[in-house]
Amino acid sequence: LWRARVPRYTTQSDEGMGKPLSIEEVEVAPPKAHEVRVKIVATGICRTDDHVLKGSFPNIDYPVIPGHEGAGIVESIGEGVTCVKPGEKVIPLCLPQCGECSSCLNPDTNCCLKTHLYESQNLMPDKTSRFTCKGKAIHHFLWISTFSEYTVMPDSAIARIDDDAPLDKVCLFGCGFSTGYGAAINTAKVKPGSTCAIFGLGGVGLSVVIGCKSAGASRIIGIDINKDKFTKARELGATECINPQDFKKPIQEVLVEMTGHGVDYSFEVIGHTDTMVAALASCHMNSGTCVMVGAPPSGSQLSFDPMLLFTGRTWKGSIIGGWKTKDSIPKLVSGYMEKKFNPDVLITHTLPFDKINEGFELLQSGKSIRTVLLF
Ligand code: COD
Ligand code: ZN
Ligand code: ZN
Repeated sequence: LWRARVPRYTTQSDEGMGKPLSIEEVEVAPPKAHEVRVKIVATGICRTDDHVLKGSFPNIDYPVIPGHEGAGIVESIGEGVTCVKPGEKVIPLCLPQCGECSSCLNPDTNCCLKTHLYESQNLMPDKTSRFTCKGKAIHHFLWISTFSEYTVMPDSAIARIDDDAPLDKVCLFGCGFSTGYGAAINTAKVKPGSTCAIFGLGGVGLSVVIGCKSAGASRIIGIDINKDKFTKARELGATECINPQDFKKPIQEVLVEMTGHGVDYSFEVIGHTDTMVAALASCHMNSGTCVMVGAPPSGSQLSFDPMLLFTGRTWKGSIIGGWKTKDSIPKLVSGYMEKKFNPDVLITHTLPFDKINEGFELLQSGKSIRTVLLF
């Protein structure tokens, strides 16, 4: 058994909920058939991990080892694994690609039915855990739990990447960059010369900015209540940045005034229901497309004027940027190696894994875009 240091999250009923994480010794069992054990080298901290920490991510069983934006090296493989070999560089996939379900077989969709939204991924597919701490089983997160030096995942949730890829940078392809960039490229299919509005300029929102820019948008409007996010947004291609708190009228009215009839494409990258509706109302009443990137709060409901859709707007959701993950993430990493895009600028902090709590504090205070933790 490998011994790995991991942060152990408190259970939902624990009084310690919301307290800093503790790092524990965990035993990581060998991979079973069609599973892979990976040595994680680097992992980013995404807002979704913070939702797990706070208990606001749906269908999580605690205690759990979160983390879903990692990169590492295959340590060992179980029976029947053919897609990777020990020693190869890999990115764990927070959305698997099983290759067999109706979504995987459809060339136009990417949301594999093995996602945690359909079936819990708190345990391996055989409904057991590979993690044990002080004799007690610990849950997996999205099948990949990258906040662990060693972790086990099904072979549908792993992609081999370029041997030369720098793992401390390409870990962002596991979630943040791929999610935002793909929302612009695949889901919205932003056209050259168009106008785009991005609500929320965190790591994912800034990746949408990169996508809009590379698709040739001529006007890119960034929206955030934290004006400290504007410098980086402008650096990456935002032509204007606005803070809703600087205006008396609703932000959708400001955007319609700025553009005449609303933007061609709007993106909600915050995960709030009010900004989801504001983003829809900000796009052109007839030809506008609004893409929902931020996950809605669990159990929430939307209330909006149906006239917003009746006139012809399109409202779409996007998970992991619409990419079929196993097929596409290696290609995105190759694109990075060929310098087609550079998400390195999103990494504002790099810390040793032991400073994971500091990484979460930086996220919570709005001081970081992405913190990468190194083992
Ligand atoms: N108006 C404008 N900006 C706001 C508002 C508001 N009312 N509230 C917050 N913001 C800004 C914040 O200041 C911040 O800059 C930004 O919105 C959010 O950024 P981060 O850094 O907190 O978060 P990201 O970019 O890492 O992730 C945001 C998501 C919403 C994409 C993420 O939390 C999420 O919901 N992911 C699920 C979707 C998905 O596909 N996930 C894949 C695995 S995570
Ligand atoms: Zn994420
Ligand atoms: Zn599938």
